[in-house]
Amino acid sequence: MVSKQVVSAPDRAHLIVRSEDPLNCETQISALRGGTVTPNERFYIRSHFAAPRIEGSSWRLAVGGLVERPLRLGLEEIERLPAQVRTVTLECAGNGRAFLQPKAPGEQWALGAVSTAEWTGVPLADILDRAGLRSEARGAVFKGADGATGQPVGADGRYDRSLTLGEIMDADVLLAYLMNGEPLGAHHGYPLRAIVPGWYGVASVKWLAEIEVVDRPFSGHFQTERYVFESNRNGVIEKEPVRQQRVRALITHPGAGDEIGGDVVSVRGFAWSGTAPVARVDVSVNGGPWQPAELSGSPSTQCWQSWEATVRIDGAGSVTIRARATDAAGRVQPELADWNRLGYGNNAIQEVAFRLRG
Ligand SMILES: Nc1nc2c(c(=O)[nH]1)N[C@H]1C(S)=C(S)[C@@H](COP(=O)(O)O)O[C@H]1N2
Ligand SMILES: [Mo]
Repeated sequence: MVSKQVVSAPDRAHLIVRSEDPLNCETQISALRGGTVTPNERFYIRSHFAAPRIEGSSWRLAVGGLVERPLRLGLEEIERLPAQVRTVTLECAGNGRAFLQPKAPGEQWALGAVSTAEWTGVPLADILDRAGLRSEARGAVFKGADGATGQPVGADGRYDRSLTLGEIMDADVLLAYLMNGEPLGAHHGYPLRAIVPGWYGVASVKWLAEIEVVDRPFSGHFQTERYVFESNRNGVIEKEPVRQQRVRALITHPGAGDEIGGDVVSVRGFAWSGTAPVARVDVSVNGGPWQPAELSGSPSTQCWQSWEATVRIDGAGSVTIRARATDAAGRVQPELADWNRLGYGNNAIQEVAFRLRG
C-alpha cells in the first residue's frame, strides 16, 4: 500500500517561525525536552523553496547516469525492499548563526535548528547495487523536486546536492519514507528523502526526484556557492564544503529566564558530533570550574545523546551556566564562534542565564 501523505501540521506553539514562505522554523528549546526523538510536528523545518505538492501514487524515483540499469521506482516498490530503521539527528549548518558578530546573511537561527527522528527507509547502497555502478562512477547527485522546474541541474533555483561514493558508503546513507513511523510530512520531503547521518542537514535532500550517478565533482549552487566555509587568507578566498556536524552540547534545562527554587539544579541537554562520538560533556556555573556531566545512551556519530549534571548553587539571584562537549577525536567546542562569511557551523559554547529563588 502506498503510504498516504499525512499533513501533520507544524505545531507553531512549539516552533519559532523564521520565514513563512518558504516555511522555515526552529524548534523551541523547551520543546526538545523529554525523549531523544522530536515529535514530527515540532521538528525544525529548513526549506529553500516552497514545499512541492507530490502525489505519492504517481511519484517515481529515477536512478540514472553512470549505471548499468537505469531505474524508475515507485513508492510501493521502495516500501517492499528490506528496510532499515535509524535514529538520526539533523542539524542545519546555520544553527547558531544569530549569535555571530558581525552578522552573517541568511536565516537568523538561534539554537533550535536541530531535531532527531527515527527514520525508516532503504539503504542507498542497496538501490545503487540494483542499478549497478559503471566503472567510471565516482559520486551521485541528489535532485529535489522543489524549486523551479525547467532550470538546468545545479542552478540556484533547484535543490541539487552531491556526495562522493566514499562519502555515501562511510555515512551509510538512507532513503527514508517514514519519520517516527509516519509518512514524511509535506515540509520534510514527502514521499522520500535522503538521510545522511552525521552530516549537517544540507546533505539530506528532501522530496527526492532523481539520483544521477556521475564521474566528476559536482559544482551546483548549493554545493559550491552555499554551504561552504569561506575564509579569506591574506586576500585569497578559500572555500571548504560543510560536511559533518561539529561537536556541540545544547542546554535544554534550565531555560533562559527560568525561575528555579532550591539550591540544587539539574542541568540537562543533548550533545552530538558527526565526526566522532561525544566523549564528555562538562558544565560550568557562574564561570566556575568545569564539572563533568553524565552521558546517557550509546556513543554515536548519527544521533545525539542526553546528558545531565546536578549542580549545587550557593545564593539566590541570577545564575549563568555553560555546557561544553568534547568528542572522541578530541574536538572541543570553542569559546568564540569561528566566524565565516556565510555563517555556518557556529558551535561556540552556549550560556544560559536563569534565576534561583533560593
Ligand atoms: N529538496 C530540498 N532538500 C533539502 C532542503 C531544501 O531546501 N530542499 N534543505 C536542506 C537543509 S539546508 C536542511 S538543514 C534539511 C532540513 O530538513 P528538515 O526541514 O526536515 O528539518 O533539509 C535539507 N534538504
Ligand atoms: Mo540547513
